[in-house]
Amino acid sequence: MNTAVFYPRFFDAGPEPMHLREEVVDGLARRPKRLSPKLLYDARGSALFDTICELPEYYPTRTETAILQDNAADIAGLIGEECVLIEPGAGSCHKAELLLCHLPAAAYVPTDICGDHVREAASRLATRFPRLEVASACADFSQFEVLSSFVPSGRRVVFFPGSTIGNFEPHEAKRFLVDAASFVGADGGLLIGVDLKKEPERLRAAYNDARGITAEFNLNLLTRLNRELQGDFDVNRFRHQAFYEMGKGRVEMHLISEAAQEVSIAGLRFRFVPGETIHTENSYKYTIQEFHRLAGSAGFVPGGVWTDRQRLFSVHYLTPRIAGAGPSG
Ligand code: AVJ
Repeated sequence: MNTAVFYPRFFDAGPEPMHLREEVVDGLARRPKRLSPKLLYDARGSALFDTICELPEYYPTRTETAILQDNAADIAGLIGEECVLIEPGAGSCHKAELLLCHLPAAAYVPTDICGDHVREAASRLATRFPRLEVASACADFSQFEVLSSFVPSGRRVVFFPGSTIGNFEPHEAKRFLVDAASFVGADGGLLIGVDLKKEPERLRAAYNDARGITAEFNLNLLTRLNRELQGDFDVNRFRHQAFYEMGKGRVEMHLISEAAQEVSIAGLRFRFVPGETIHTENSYKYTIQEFHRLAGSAGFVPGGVWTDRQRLFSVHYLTPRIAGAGPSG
């Protein structure tokens, strides 16, 4: 017997294929050495990240979920009815699913760099919310422009949870917000999750969990390069390091070489001195005020902000400033 599976409309925005070799060779030739955090997410890395989200020390996921749950009616009231909800980097769409239980949206458009994954998730949501128009796309975060022709017509609201914005340098975060503002237009909005500044010890623990899953997640990057670029990293001679850099307001993740060693990768050799680092991720933290300032510089006006009791995490609703309106709106 055939099992009918309903697949909603799907669009391939043709994200820049990752030029893994060039990217890695370029990053390892720099001083200090660095590798992009997006390289952390191969299949194994994505699975490890899902495990991180459940760790007792890693508060962001569960805190944001609780904020969305506790304030769903409020948030839905501000967003209004019949919007077209677009979620860049939606992955398995779990947070949107939560929101859509309370939000009478007209359409939902999840996008992800992993097209197959988001397509499956979109199909699940279409089944769960039969009156919702669902369409998914393979695209990366920054591809708002190409999505324009594909998204159903209606008032646009972008959903960007998880404090993914924290991975961007402040100038990149501003660019993302400027692009989001122009994509949603004057009557649109942005619902975004932002991790808050807090005691350094709390942050340190969140990125140095007792079970060592974050370390495994970070070190998996080397295993990936061994596999995909014929590398010979000795994973046992590197260790995970993560710390809060107070002056920069960010958590940094590094891989530290524990010895003098030479690694061959993609046919090239790279030397490490003892203690030398590869910088693999930044995770910027903002106060509410700092984030309002950043969003304001990108043309957004605060529409609402929700936090948890301990002020660990924030969810913001922002709307584009209408051109020509004075400072008081
Ligand atoms: C997915 C970028 C939000 O910065 O907290 C978790 C990634 N890195 N533990 C974060 C991450 C180490 C995460 N973001």
